[in-house]
Amino acid sequence: MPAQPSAAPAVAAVVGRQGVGKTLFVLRFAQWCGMSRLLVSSGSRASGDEAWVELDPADAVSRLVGSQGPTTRQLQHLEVQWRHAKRWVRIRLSDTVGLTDGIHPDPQLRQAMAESLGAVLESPVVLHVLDGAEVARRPQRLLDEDDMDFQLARYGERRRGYAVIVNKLDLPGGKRGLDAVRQAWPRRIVLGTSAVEGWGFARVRRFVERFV
Ligand SMILES: Nc1nc2c(ncn2[C@@H]2O[C@H](COP(=O)(O)OP(=O)(O)O)[C@@H](O)[C@H]2O)c(=O)[nH]1
Ligand SMILES: [Mg+2]
Repeated sequence: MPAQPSAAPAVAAVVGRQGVGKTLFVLRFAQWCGMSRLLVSSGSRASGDEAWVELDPADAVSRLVGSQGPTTRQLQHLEVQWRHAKRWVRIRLSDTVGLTDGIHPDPQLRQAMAESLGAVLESPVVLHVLDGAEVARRPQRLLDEDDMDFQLARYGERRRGYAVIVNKLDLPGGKRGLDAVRQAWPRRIVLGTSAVEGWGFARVRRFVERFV
């Protein structure tokens, strides 16, 4: 078993609906930062049931990224570090369970979603991920007060360390989705990425560096 990292690093919570690409974003971001082995944990440090596995990045993608259904059923974490201005920045990315509107019927997922919201409240950095192509199909949802993403964005407007990541910009309509988010939520920091193609990460990293 690999050793568990010692001192607690700052946490960046990656949140959003299921299927927007949170898990792939976290894995590809870590890889882009130069991590060749990924130390992924699930469970919680506080309750003492945290378990770590060390994965090769390609293995991690095939094991953890889902094309159907909620693959991420509990909070999982990944440690990433990089050098910035003569110091090491070390963060723990919290890959959360996809949030839904209303109350989910599965109690395990409900519990996991509550933990995801806890991570949002406690973390100095919150990365709220949206699927750009999906936004382009239904841009009016960005202004719907009952919509989960709207509510998260409204919360984000009032706190430090919050950014919107519009992902899947490689897909048709993705960039239109990015423009729609910038127009609908003008007072938020909005960054674009493609987790599949591995770009847009430099700006995300610069954003994170400001808060850890
Ligand atoms: N085209 C495209 N697909 C993506 C991108 N990011 C994630 N996906 C795909 O979206 C699906 C859901 O990804 P996943 O990371 O499991 O989403 P999560 O539920 O938010 O964690 C998978 O099939 C991914 O390969 C992206 O940037 N572009
Ligand atoms: Mg996931």
